[in-house]
Amino acid sequence: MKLLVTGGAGFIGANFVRYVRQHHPAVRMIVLDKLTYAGNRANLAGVLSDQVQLVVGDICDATLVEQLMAQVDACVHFAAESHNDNALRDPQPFLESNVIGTYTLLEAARRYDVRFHHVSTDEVYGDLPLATSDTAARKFTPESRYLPSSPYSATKAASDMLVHGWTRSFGVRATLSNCSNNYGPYQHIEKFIPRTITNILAGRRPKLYGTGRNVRDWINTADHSAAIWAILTRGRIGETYLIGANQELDNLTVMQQILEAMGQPHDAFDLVADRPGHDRRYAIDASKLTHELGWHPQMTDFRAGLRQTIQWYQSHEAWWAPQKAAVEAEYAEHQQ
Ligand code: NAD
Ligand code: TDX
Repeated sequence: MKLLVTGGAGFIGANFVRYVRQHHPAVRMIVLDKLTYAGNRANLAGVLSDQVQLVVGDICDATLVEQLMAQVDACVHFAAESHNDNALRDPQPFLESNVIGTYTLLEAARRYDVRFHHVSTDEVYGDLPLATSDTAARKFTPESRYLPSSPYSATKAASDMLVHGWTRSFGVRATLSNCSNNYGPYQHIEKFIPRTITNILAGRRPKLYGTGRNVRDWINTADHSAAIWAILTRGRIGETYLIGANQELDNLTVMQQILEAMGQPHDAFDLVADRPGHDRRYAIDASKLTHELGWHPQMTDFRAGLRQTIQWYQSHEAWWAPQKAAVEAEYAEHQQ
């Protein structure tokens, strides 16, 4: 099998490429990545070979996309602008990459009859109320209504709709997955967990938005990779699968677990202005994936996963340190 992996030099894409190399070594891969600020050739260090090629280019470039699609059996589509705070400052690149980029790939997949897996997010469903005894059982399911609340999630919702349209009307052999918040190695330091860890390592105080009561449902990126592989190889065409590991935590708890694991006092952080429109709670019901495809998350001890992630950032300072000052300067300009 030969795969086209878009966005394979980003966080989740690079972890997926590494997962496939390790578990399915016969699979050949072409990574198509624009190497935006979020993409990094170093994320594929030790993986690139005759069997795994990196093509630096844009998923909106129809000529290039067609050339590559003509060579593969399947495409796993990760490439996107992915950070909510950036979309609030400038949504335009999100429209380009997430909507036009997905459209460009779908047209090429249609033309060359390539199996297509679209990687999306639980944020397309908007948010859930914070859990009380009445609402704790409420989770997103594949039947949940699309109700995105941010510019980022609106563009991801649009891309999901394109996949549905191209599947039904043009017979593109596509599946779709909506996953909860990922954590693990190679995550860009703009995101909450790596930003917090690297702030502490760099002697800066970490930042908590608003009250810290917002809840995210965390999954280790290795479990996300295994789920995508199961859907790509055994999922039913036209279906949507939700991916999550039942690890709901509020941001304050995550902050305090990181501080504790790094030997810092529990209150060694700053509360900063809240994110506009900040989604309150995400929670995934992954039972369809479990029942149909037998997938189960392996990394179910969040504290242990967090310790591994902290160790990864401790031992990869050369990977993140050159970007640290610029990322924090950008946040400071917007008082976050
Ligand atoms: P990321 O920002 O770390 O990586 C995105 C990658 O896509 C980068 O390598 C970037 O260079 C590339 N890219 C962006 N625009 C491109 C373009 N026009 N052409 C080619 N390459 C382009 O993002 P991530 O966190 O790894 O997310 C990957 C995918 O997973 C996204 O589609 C995102 O919506 C989805 N997702 C992310 C999470 C999460 O928690 N991070 C959760 C659920 C779903
Ligand atoms: O410094 C911070 N302090 C803070 O409290 C940052 C960067 C974030 N936060 C909060 C905001 C969120 O409630 O932490 C939570 C997580 O924030 P992000 O890491 O920015 O992730 P989120 O906005 O939840 O979106 C992520 O998960 C879904 C990914 O970035 C998306 O690509 C994915 O679709």
